[in-house]
Amino acid sequence: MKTLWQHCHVATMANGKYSIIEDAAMVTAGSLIEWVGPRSQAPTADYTQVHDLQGAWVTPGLIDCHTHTVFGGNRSGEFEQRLEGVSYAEIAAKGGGIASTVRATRAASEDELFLSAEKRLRSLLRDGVTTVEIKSGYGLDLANERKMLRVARRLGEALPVSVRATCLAAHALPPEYKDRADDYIEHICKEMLPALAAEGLVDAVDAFCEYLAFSPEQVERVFKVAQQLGLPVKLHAEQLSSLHGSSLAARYHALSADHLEFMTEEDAIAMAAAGTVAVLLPGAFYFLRETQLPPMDALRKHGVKIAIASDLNPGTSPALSVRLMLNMACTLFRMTPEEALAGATQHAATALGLGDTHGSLEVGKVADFVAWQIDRPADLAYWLGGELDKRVVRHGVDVTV
Ligand code: DI6
Ligand code: FE
Repeated sequence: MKTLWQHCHVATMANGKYSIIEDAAMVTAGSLIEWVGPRSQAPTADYTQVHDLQGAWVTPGLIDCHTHTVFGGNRSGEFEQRLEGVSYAEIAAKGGGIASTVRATRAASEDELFLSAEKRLRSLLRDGVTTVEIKSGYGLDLANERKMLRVARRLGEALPVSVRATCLAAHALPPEYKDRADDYIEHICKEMLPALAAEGLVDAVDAFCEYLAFSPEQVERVFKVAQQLGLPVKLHAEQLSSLHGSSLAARYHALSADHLEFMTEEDAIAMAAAGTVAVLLPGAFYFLRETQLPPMDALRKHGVKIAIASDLNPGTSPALSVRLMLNMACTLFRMTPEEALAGATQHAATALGLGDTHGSLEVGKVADFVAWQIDRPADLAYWLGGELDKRVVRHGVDVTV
C-alpha cells in the first residue's frame, strides 16, 4: 500500500536539524517512508491513498524517552508538603517519596495499573507522541517489577504507540532490604534481571545513581549483568549531586545518562566519546525548583547529543505533555526550539537505541509523523500546553485521537 501525503512543509529532523523542505510531499509504503522531498518532484505512482495535509508542518512523531508512566496512587499530598518547606530528601527519609509509590504500586493489581497508566499515556499521545519509554522501578521485587513491565508491554499492544520497557529495579531500596543495599543489588543481579530478561520484558536496564539511592560501585554491578544479558544500559545520574555516574554510564556505552544537573565537563567529554545521549528533564528541574542548571555549554562544546523527556512520574515530574517540556527546555535551559525538537525526535530515538529507524523523516525510516496546523516549527516549543490541531500518523496509518 503506497500513500502520498502532500500540501505540507516538512522538518525532517535529520541529524537533529530542522532540515526544512517547504511545499513538500512524502510517500509511505506500508509502515515505512519511501520518499520525501519537494512536491514538484514527487514520484508519480498508482497511490492507494492521497492525503491533503492542508499546509501543515510535518515533524517526526514525538518520542518521550524517559517516563515512569506506570505507578499506583499519586503524590499531590507530598507536593503540598514541599510547598510548606519540607524537602524531597526529608520526605524520602520519612518513608514518603518513592517508598510511598512503591506501597501503592505493590497494592495495585495489574489491571488497575494498566487503567491508570493508560489515561496518562493517552494524554501524551494526544500531544503527538508515537514512541514512549516506560520504566519499572516502583515494584522493587521480582513479582511487582514483572507486573509493571507487563503493563508497559500491554500498553504498547493496546494503544497506537511503540513502547520500550526499561527495568529500573535499582531505583530505590525496598523496605525488606533496609540497610542491606548490597544484598538487594545481589538479588537484582542474580534473580530479577535474568528472570525478567528471559521473559522478554526488558529492552534496557536503568539505575538511580545518587547518594540517596545506589553508589557507582553498586550500579556497576547491575551494568555488568545487563551486559552479560546483552541489554543496553541507561542511568539516572547527577540529579542531586555529582557522583560521576554519567562517566560510569559512558564507560558502559550507555544509551543515555539522564537528569545531569550536577555533571562536570569531564563527564561531558566521556559521554561524547561514547555516544551516550544526555537526556535532560526540565519537568523535574522545574517541579523540584532546582537551581543548578545542566552544563549546557559543556554539552554543546563537546557535541553531546541532547534529548528532552517528560520524566512523567508521581514524585518529581507529573508532566503529561512533551510539548510543555520543549517549552521548559527553552525557557529554563536556554535551548533553541530546534534543539528542543531534536531532543524529542532524533536524539530521543538514539537514547532508546532506535536512532536508525525512528526520530527523523528519512527514506527507509518508520513512517511515524505528526502534521501540525502551526505557522512554523518553533510553535511546538512556544505554546504552553493546550491542544494543537494535528493529525498523527503511526506506521503509515492515521491514528489521530
Ligand atoms: N529521579 C526522578 O526524578 C524520579 N526517579 C528518579 O530516580 C523520581 C521518582 C519519584 O520520586 O517517584
Ligand atoms: Fe526518572
